[in-house]
Parts: sequence; structure tokens; C-alpha cells
Amino acid sequence: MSKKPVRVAVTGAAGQIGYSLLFRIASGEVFGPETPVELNLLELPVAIKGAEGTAMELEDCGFPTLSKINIFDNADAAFEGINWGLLVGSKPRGPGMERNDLIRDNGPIFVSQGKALNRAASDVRVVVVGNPCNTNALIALHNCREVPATRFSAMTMLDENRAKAMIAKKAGLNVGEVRNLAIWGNHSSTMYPDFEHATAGQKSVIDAVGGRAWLENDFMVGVQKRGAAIIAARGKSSAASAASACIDHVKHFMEKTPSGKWFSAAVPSDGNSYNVPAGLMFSFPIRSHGDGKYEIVQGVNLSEYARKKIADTTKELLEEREVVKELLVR
Ligand code: NAX
Repeated sequence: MSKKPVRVAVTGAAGQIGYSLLFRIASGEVFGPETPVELNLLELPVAIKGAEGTAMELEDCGFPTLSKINIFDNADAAFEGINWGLLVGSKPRGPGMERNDLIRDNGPIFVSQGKALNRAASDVRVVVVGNPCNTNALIALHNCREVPATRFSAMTMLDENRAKAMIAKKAGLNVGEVRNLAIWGNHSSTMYPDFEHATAGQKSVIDAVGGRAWLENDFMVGVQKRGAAIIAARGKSSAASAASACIDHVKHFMEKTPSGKWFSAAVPSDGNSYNVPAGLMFSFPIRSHGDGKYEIVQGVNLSEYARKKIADTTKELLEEREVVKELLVR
């Protein structure tokens, strides 16, 4: 392998998602069997031992694509010269904690990581997974002026994958036959999984599942509450599926999206798409050009029903932005 390694930093490397994500990146699944990967694991000092354990296991897998593993408790060092920053680590929501408390608690992490990215990396793409991921990404990009805002995204792919899986099960199809299911807005219970423009096999999703009633009720609630259902069953939040969605997210941005197709990701709103205020980190249907650039898919004809849902999730994101406004310096 003579190619230059891709440098990938993963924050929260000793956490649950890190434990699934790192192995899949190291295996060559994301950047291909001919591209060496150098992994920078960033953790809090208290969790460095855990990151060391994960690094030992990564070595023991013997992946030929894994060229080097570095472990850091310092973001400047971890982000030095990276090509991808996967920002997974954040503070979990404690018992009785309101969403706004979580937003305020996590804000400083993404201020300092944004600043560290600004100092350490130029040719970088940043994916925020740690919740509240849309607003955390907004904070990070505002604190990282040297990197174009369009290089930041937040992950709604898990919501898309969950929605597609639910529809496939209901319609008796393979999940690969459900296409163009865009998540709009926030990665939260206000997100809108757009079943009106998705297809299942040769049919619209609405026809494939026998009408709108199930979609407007069980499906919407099911997608929004899937995370809670997994916690109730497993005693822990989604991890392998979140890591898998992160892999899908990165691959979608790297590969040219086939014509007529789209995927979901939260990106900075350009202010000209679907009445979403400029600058909000908002999940849209996205098409990647495969060369590092992407576009927000235009011309999706939104129904009154969809517009109402999108207005609700926009309102929530505007409220979140208000909570962290003093952290937004760009
Ligand atoms: P864990 O609590 O297992 O791991 C988080 C790790 O992050 C810990 O090891 C912690 O030490 C580390 N960490 C905390 N602050 C850090 C900092 N400033 N720098 C570096 N590391 C830091 O959580 P896990 O289950 O892995 O989930 C990680 C994040 O993903 C959470 O915020 C979670 O809410 C979020 N999720 C986002 C999803 C999405 O679709 N966008 C879905 C899955 C997941 O819920």
C-alpha cells in the first residue's frame, strides 16, 4: 500500500459507538482496501485507559489497512492534519436533565473542539454524532473559521436507516428496496421522516404500506421513539447501529450519489432551500458530487402536512440556536 494514509480522528473513542466504529474504519470498509488509515483516538483523561484497550484490540485484528493508532487527551494534537473528524464524544443526558441543559453542557466541548480543528486541520471534513448533534455541529463550525462551513455535517443517517427498515418490514420488502427517505430537520423527536417522496420497490411508500394511516401514526412515532425503545430493551443506547450509520454517512459524502437518489444529513442551510433560515444545521435530502462537494436537493414538492412538520422542527432548531447564541462567533 503506497498511498498516503487518510487521517481520521474519532472523539469519544472509548465509548460504545467508538467501540463499533473504529473497527469498521480500520478494516478498510470506508476508504477502501488500498488506502491506509491512521486513527487518532481522542478521549477524556479519565477514559484514556479504555481507549488504550480498544487500540490493543484494533492491533489484534491485524487489519492491513490500519497504518497507525495514536491516543490523545488533547484535541489540538488529535486533530493535527486530519482529513476526517468524527465527533462522537459528548456528555450523556443525566436523569431529570432537560434538553436545554444538555445543549448548554455540551456547548463548551464543541467550542474547544471547533477551535482545535481551526488550529490543527485544513483539509478536513467533520461529522458530528454526539448529541444534540445539529446544534453541537453548529457550535463547532462557528468556532472554526478557517474551514468552510459546508465541510461540517451532523448525522441523521440512523434515523433514515431506522425509517427505511420499518417501512421495509411493513411492506414485506428488502430494506435496500426502500429509497429516497429523507429526514428533515433536527435529530430529535421533531424530525420529519419524509415518507411522501420515498419509494418502496416499484411503488410509492404510501401505496406499498396500504395508505397513510400507519405512516402518520405508528411509523412516525416508531421512528421518533426507536432510540428510547432500544434503551428500554438493551439498558444502553444504540451503539452498533449508530456506528453503522456513521459509516454510511461518510461513504455517502465520499461517493457520487446516483442520479435521482438522495440521502439524509444535517448541513448548514443555504437560506434558499425550503424556507429554512440560513445557517441552521438542518437535515435535508442531499446529493453528493463525489468530489467533496454536495448539494441540497431542490424541487421536492412539499405537502401542507410536510410543511407543518418541517416548520415544527425548524422552530426547535431556532430555539436551540438561541440557547447557545453566545457560543456562535463566526
Ligand atoms: P458513551 O457514553 O458510551 O461514550 C462517549 C465517550 O465520549 C465517553 O468515553 C466519554 O469519555 C467521551 N467524551 C466525553 N466528552 C469528551 C470530550 N470532550 N472529548 C473526547 N471524548 C469525550 O456514548 P455513546 O453511546 O458512544 O454515544 C456518543 C454520543 O452519540 C452521545 O452523545 C449520543 O447521544 C450520541 N448519539 C447520536 C446519534 C445520532 O444519530 N446522531 C445516535 C446514537 C447516539 O445516541
